[in-house]
Amino acid sequence: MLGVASVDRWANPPFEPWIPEEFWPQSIYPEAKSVVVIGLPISLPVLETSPSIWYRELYRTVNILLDQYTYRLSNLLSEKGYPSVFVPRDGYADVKTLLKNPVAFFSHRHAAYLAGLGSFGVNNVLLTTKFGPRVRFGSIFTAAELPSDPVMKEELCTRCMRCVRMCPAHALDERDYPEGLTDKSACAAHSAELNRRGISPCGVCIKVCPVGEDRELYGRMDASIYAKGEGASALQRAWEHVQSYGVL
Ligand code: B12
Repeated sequence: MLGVASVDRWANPPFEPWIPEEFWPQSIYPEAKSVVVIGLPISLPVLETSPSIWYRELYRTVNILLDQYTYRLSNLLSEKGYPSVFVPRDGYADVKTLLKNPVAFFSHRHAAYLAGLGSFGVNNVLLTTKFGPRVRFGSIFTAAELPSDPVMKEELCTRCMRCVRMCPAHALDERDYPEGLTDKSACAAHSAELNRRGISPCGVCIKVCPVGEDRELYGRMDASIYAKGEGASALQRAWEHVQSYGVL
């Protein structure tokens, strides 16, 4: 996925509370006129095995590609005469830094929202038409004045509350974003525990979300299969098999 947002959009908050000014692209890189956001999908059948080494490796692979694509794209734009820089897809040293302060210097999901790639779900991440929340984002700050994409007006979240009910850390509530912010400490603490066993991140809140055309592709229209004992025994056995190997 790819979308573009003019930096002016950060200065016109689409909802409150909005991100403080020091987190805006034009504050971090004053030459920035536009932000280009790319999104890469997380394959649903791999995510379904989470927490597992399979999802962990997919997560790392997508992260590496995001950083490489945004780095290369920013260099291409720079070579064309438009000073540009990539922003790392996450922006923290390790999970211990998140336990101290679970905030990064720039928010890609807000950038993706402003670049028209999706709408926020009750799970507090951005939902997209193609992949639901199963997409990770990376951004480029560029001095090029590029035409912006329209912000999505449609609300994709069905408010089924599966993410709230199934979060193993009880970190979500039923309120929409940004009223019902994730309990970041609870989520980060759960992630730190999984990390000790070599199987972070968690990803349950993006796995169980019914939104996304990827569900059709993979034949997973029924999102109730993630509740144990609800008629998905062959899949359950496969997930448990994967979860049993390569971890502490
Ligand atoms: C820190 C972090 C975490 C932390 C904290 C989670 C959180 N909700 O912020 C932990 C470890 C818990 C976490 C978990 C997950 N994460 Co995470 N995470 C990040 C990271 C690195 C930074 C997020 C951030 O700091 N945002 C900035 C602040 C400004 O956002 P905010 O807290 O929502 O701020 C609002 C309010 O607090 C308010 N506000 C009011 N006053 C103030 C004052 C201050 C000082 C601030 C800052 C804000 C504020 O204003 C803001 C706007 O409404 C981003 C990568 C990135 N750099 O963007 C990924 C990211 C958000 N994570 C992502 C994902 C997928 C996950 C997980 C599903 C795990 C996984 N990978 O499988 C879970 C989902 C948790 C959930 N449901 O919320 C993706 C989301 C993709 C998407 N589709 O939207 C991102 C964008 C990574 C990426 N490159 O794609 N994550």
